[in-house]
Amino acid sequence: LGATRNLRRALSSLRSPTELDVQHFASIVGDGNVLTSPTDLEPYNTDWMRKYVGNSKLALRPGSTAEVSRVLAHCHAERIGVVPQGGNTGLVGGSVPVADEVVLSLGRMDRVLSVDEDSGHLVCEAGCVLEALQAHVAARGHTMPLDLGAKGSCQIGGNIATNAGGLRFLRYGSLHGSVLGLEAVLADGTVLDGLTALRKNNTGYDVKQLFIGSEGTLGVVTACALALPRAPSSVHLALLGADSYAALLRTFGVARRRLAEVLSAAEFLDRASLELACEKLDGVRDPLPGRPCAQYMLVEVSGSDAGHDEAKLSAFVDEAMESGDVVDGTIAQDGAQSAALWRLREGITEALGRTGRVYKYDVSLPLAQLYDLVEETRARMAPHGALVSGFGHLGDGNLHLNVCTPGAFDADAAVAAAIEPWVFEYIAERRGSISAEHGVGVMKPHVLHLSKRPPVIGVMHALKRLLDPHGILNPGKVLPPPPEDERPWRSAS
Ligand code: FAD
Ligand code: 2HG
Ligand code: ZN
Repeated sequence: LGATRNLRRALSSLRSPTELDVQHFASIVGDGNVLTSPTDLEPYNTDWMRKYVGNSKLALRPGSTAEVSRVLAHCHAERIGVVPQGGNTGLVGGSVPVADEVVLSLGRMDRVLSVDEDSGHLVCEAGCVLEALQAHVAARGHTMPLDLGAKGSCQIGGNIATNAGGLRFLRYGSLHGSVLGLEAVLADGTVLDGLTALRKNNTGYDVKQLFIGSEGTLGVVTACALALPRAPSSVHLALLGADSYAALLRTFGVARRRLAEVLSAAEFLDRASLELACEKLDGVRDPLPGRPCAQYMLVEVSGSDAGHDEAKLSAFVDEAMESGDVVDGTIAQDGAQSAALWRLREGITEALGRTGRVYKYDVSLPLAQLYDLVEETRARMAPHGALVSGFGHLGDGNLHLNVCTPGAFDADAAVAAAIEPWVFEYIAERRGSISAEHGVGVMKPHVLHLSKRPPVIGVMHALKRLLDPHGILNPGKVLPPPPEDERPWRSAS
């Protein structure tokens, strides 16, 4: 109910685009880049999970920053809502309209502008697909500072807008560090050209940081400069099994100590997640079929000396097995075996999507308590016949808790009521985060206060009013309703 009220309020100052607007937009982006037929619009209106469905009658595919600027200037002047959209792989409903906002799809803006191999950076447009960028920079001896299961579709602009984490966060850190420069267009069409690639630049407020993780509510990211690490010349991967989360955690401690500078990923999945991936995904098999385990951990090492890195990994595995905490394991012997192990981990989201209705929670909690939430949820949801899966980025303290029940979304209100708001309150009581990496989107504005204090939310509202005074950008997303006297349409002239 709170969410519906929030949407109504966010939309009440905006109007639907008319035929005249469509003609104006066509004069900016060209007839061929204006989509109006229901069939063409269907993928732009539906999110990856098929959970959130918008009702946009218009998607625009601009080809340049100047075109984005002119489209936004018109929408700002005319109070027309806009949803920036990248690869539409977001998992919180942020990338699709809540009503009939214009979808601004960045996919045509997919040019790599430069790669500097000496200093290690890339400058590219926002619509570049992550996997294409990875191939481009790999051919030049570098690697992207992020990797995620949606790499084949997600765009770098979407990654920046969500501050995506992923599988190499442990090694390369957040996009708040890797984004060196940014070009973004504000709601009124103003272009902020911050596209420098300087490593050091302490010249007052670092304005670009505002757009990283703002989920299209403060501006449209049109281009970026990213720091590129050198590609490691040696990469090795192991999958280890343990009988408890406590044993897995101790093993992670050993990994940090023994692998130190070569540790590049530490991911985990529980038995339910592994079984689901094996059942639902073609070609995915249990890598440790002889000994079912309660928990599994993928440990990757990357470096520049294959012999040294391999020896470190083997010594770590030996110590972990001798301790008794690891009861089975395998080290990938070649690229194909590594790819199969990664397919198992990266495929869990796809496998979950094939079970029916999935309630997703993307949580940060103190590492020692991370898996308690899965066990408590499992006990709580047992009477509802739900399958509960827990996996995620162990090294980052980030759990993906998924609750699956067969059937369509919202078919059974009792299931939803058994999970929410309990799960968000559980996280808040432990001062965790209700959104570790996927963002807030349309799914969580009503519970934002459980992770952020009122003065902080107040600053967020103030920034929104400053940068998007008419509230045209991604209405109903991220922010809860502003206090009565601060609603944008009250001060709109
Ligand atoms: P979209 O889904 O199109 O948009 C996401 C949000 O960003 C929306 O609010 C949208 O309005 C905004 N946006 C998009 N482009 C722009 C732009 N150019 N300017 C301004 N705003 C914009 N996420 C992780 O963090 N880690 C993971 O490991 C991970 N794995 C995933 C695996 C799978 C199989 C799937 C389906 C998703 C996964 N995700 C993950 C979630 C998702 O892929 C990321 O959030 C991704 O960064 C979204 O990129 P996108 O281009 O698809 O953006
Ligand atoms: C991952 O880490 C993604 O695989 C998706 O962030 C998580 O499906 C999910 O819950
Ligand atoms: Zn994740």
